Amino acid sequence: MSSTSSSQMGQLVADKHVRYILMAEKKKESLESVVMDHLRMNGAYWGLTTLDLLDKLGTVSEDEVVSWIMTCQHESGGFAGNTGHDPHILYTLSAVQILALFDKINILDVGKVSSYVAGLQNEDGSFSGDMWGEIDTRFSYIAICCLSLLKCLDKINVEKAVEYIVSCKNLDGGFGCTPGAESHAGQIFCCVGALAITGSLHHVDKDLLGWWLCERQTKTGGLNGRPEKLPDVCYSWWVLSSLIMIDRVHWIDKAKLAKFILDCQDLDNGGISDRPEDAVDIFHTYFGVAGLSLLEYPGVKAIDPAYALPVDVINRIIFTKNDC
Ligand code: GRG
Ligand code: ZN
Repeated sequence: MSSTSSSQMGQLVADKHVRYILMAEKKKESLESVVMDHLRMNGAYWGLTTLDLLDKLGTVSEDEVVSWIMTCQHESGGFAGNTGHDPHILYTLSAVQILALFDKINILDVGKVSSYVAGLQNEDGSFSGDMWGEIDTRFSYIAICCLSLLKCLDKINVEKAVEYIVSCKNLDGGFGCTPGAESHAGQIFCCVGALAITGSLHHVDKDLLGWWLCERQTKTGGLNGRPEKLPDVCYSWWVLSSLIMIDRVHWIDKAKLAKFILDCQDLDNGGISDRPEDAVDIFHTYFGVAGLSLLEYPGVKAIDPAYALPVDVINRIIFTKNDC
């Protein structure tokens, strides 16, 4: 039984989440850190974006973070998950997103980073994740999001990229990781996000997809990622952001979803878990807070559903001159 007073139930314990994130960053010797070592860049994006959404980015040392990020850059221009590891398109996006949070994209050799990303596009318009060649619509989204933040979308064949994403659309209105693969909320976020950024949402059947997405809400109020699966806080992001991008968010019960997310908090030590009573982790802490942001929960900054960055950060980028 939690020692926290019942007055905190049903409320966001923002200060505790901030403390949890700052502590997770310090506990580098913990088991979780060892397991996560190779994807530290991604973890840093989750943690720092959550801090910014809670208006506490100022509590971390910008210089330390930025110089560590730059130690992860490979001569190819891509970024690795940690110093000395191999580059991957996912960590490249996370690095660019973190630099965007700190308004530091200008320290990058934008031409070099964008050439690394553009070099991963294949003949059919799809993208590989790295030199080993795995293809997935996750990588299409990542490439498009990253190049759009760098204002270098003209370095790829956008028309072919969109054509490939559309070839992954299913009869249920959803999208999978490759042509013919089953619809999954995570892949739907990627495909809808990429189509939103490139101004191609006319390829989505909004009513059909909206129906599939709102069916993801379970009796608990939480959302699942596919039919018959358990609800999980991270789908508050994958599903809700997609519903917002296609203008169908009013098809779910927002209050019930907010309650599900709040019920997944560790009220004593901070952090958010996938489901009530499970152990917290930084991934679900980010998706819980980002989900509450999409639900316009008081005290949480607005997040952009396509770029997965605070709206004020995206506005700052949009109004900065192009230098690709
Ligand atoms: C910038 C937000 C952001 C993302 C970058 C990495 C990425 C792009 C997108 C990943 C999209 C994706 C596939 C998300 C799903 C992650 C997940 C919870 C997978 C587990 O799926 P299942 O169906 O698990 O195996 P459950 O437990 O739901 O049955
Ligand atoms: Zn999850």
